Amino acid sequence: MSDKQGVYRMSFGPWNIDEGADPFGPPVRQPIPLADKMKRAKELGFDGMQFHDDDVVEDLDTKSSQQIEREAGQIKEMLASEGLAAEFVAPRLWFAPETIDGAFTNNDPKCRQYAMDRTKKCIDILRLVDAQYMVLWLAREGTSIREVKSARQQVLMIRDALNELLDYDKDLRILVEPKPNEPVDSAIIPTIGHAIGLGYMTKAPERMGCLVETAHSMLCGLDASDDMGYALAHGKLWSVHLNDQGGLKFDQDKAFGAYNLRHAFNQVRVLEEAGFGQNGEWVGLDVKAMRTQKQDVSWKHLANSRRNFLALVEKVRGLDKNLERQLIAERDYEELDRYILCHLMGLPYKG
Ligand code: 3MF
Ligand code: MG
Repeated sequence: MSDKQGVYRMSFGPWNIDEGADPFGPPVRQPIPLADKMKRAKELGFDGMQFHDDDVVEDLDTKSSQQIEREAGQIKEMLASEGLAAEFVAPRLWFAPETIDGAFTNNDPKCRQYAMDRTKKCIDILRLVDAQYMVLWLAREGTSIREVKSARQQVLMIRDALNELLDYDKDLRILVEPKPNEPVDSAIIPTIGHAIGLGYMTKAPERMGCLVETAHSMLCGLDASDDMGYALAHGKLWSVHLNDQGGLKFDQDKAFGAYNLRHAFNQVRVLEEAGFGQNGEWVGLDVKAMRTQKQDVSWKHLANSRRNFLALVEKVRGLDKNLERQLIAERDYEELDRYILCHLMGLPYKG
């Protein structure tokens, strides 16, 4: 047993403590400074932060490289003084006017150039804060109506962009985070299979990995624990965004385990069984507070998600493996079902 076994490093992003705006209503809470979010992360037992490039350097598009260096340096110091690390930095490629119709798949070459320049700035920032990976959520790479872009061409355009980025930084590791819809109607890289396939198309597949987000798998009608298993089988699951989701709705980012406890249990089970984390992988959250939550308690979804994750780790470790093996051998899956539910509900089980 390696000394790293069984210890999970956990992270979340500053956007996980938000002001509660949604497409139908304005913010309902005051913004909380990044420094306070970092303090909260430490208090709650987290080990690191996830960032978008402009979480590190605000208004990034207007900043010189000297300003970028100075501001990213300040964030690095803030992290160090809290005893936190940066897990990843992700380019925000969905906000600027240049990315209205996509970033690397935009029909306008000037807009594609913007996306490339912006992502290279993200890589510079990632180095300045010492983050482990770049995460690429391909937010607007896709279409609202199919006829505006070629599906085949889009995939090749993203591949070419990835190749240029892999050349820009020879140690860069990129994790593709797929999602089937929102904000675009049809994303070109909707599932973890697509994300992994894309990595294999690049010139440095060994530096291409992926991130499974629970809600994103569910929005594909898939089981996140199976998606994690698929990525693990490829040796490509380098991070996760644990959260929860009430079926095929908008991307809800609910607290991990809050909606589908058994589904959450099985995600933890698949991670535990594979020794996830032993090669430096983080357990990331991507969770949102309910809009109804008041200012001073708008972080409880993070505490609860972490607590639920750790409680489920104990549940996975506490399973009676002999009983499980025996019921599988007998092919008595109804009995195994009952045992798992008793175990999850904390009820005494008698065969
Ligand atoms: C959207 C997401 C994103 C990504 C983030 C990092 C805003 O559904 O999940 O969060 O996780 O951009 O890649
Ligand atoms: Mg996410």
